[in-house]
Amino acid sequence: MAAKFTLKGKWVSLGVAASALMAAQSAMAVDVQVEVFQKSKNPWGMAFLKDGTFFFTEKCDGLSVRLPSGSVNKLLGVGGSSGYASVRDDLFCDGQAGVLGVEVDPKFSENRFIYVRSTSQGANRKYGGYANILMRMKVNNDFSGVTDVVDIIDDMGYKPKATKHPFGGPGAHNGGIVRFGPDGFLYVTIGDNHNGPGPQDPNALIGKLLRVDRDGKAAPGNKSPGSDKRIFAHGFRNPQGITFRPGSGDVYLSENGPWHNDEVTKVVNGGNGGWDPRDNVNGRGECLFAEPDGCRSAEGACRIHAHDRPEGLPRCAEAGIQQ
Ligand SMILES: [Ca+2]
Repeated sequence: MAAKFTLKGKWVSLGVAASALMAAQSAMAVDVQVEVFQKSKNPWGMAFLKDGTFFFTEKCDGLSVRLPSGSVNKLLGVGGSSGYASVRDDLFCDGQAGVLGVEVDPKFSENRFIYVRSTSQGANRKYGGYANILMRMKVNNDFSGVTDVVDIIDDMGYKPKATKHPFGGPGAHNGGIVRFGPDGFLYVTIGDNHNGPGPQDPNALIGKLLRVDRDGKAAPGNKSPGSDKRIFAHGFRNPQGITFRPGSGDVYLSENGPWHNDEVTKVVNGGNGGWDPRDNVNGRGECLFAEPDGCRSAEGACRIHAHDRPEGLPRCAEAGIQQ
């Protein structure tokens, strides 16, 4: 999991002709040293300090930190986990959901804050007793534990029950990324939870990119389409990558498509990523029953993942219709 890379040679600019690029690549000498860190299970998120210390999550276990010495301290575990300095019984994993992204505060040396995405269960949780949350916590001086754990966002969408989608179990499409932008605000992704109306719902924290401050409050200037001003952009399926262009600070988001059409999107404040999987819109019928190759409407319209279709079966005429 931990890797050291040293690159020797020329940097090449993008946009040069393919032949020139290949020639440049062949002239590059790349010396890669890889240090394998094997003792992790379902690792999901990582965030680094400048000295090489890094925090990492394991989806069904919790949050740990690896120190430059190589030793690992287990900081915060999910319910039923062992060996962690502290445990939160409400944290859990199911399907794609669990302990996901982690981020270090740019002012970590002053405030010792880190931020962790997870799923949480409890009677107070908004989506059938579950929700995706963003926690802020303080790391103690010797990196042996965390204190002051606060849920700064506690109402992001979660899929509580199985549906007829292919791979339709609970816990689908949580996004899970949390990153500080160069503007000093937290960018947080949440996927569509297999929820048709969610991504185009102007207020539900489903299929969204959020932009908030250290307390989880809306960052000033968000052009949300609705009344929930934490929303920076909407219309996403399952965004699990984000980065910021040096200099301009432009936001780029990557998301997984429905077995096809993965996307990288330059995100505009207030913009719509376009993902709209509602029934009865965009030529799509209501999904009434599942078949081995997808989900079918009363009219026989097939809502299918393009390569979920078994070999040899004819392609549904509506294969472009996505779910
Ligand atoms: Ca899109």
